[in-house]
Amino acid sequence: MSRPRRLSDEEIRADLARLPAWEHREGRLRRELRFRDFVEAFGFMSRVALLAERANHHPDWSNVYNRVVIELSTHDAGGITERDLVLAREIEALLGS
Ligand code: H2B
Repeated sequence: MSRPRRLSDEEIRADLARLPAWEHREGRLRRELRFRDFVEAFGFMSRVALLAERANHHPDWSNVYNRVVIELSTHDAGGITERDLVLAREIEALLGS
């Protein structure tokens, strides 16, 4: 697998125009979500886990009851790469947004 290239702030800004729920914060793509309850939140996380495992690209995230915070970065590259954008787009598709 080729090493992904770290994207510039300008490239990230342009890509986030199509991902309005995501923000660029401290070298990561970040999105917060609220669900009806824990079961809904954890169900979502399970579906993302399967996507992530398939892509061998995994989110840094946390969950408190119905709240999920997702932070995407490419650890190997020390920043945001196309892989993070791909996963963010897949997560949006999964949410139907
Ligand atoms: N996920 C993320 N977000 N960044 C990585 O650099 C990364 C990963 N590397 N998942 C993968 C796994 C790597 O550790 C394995 C060995 O391919």
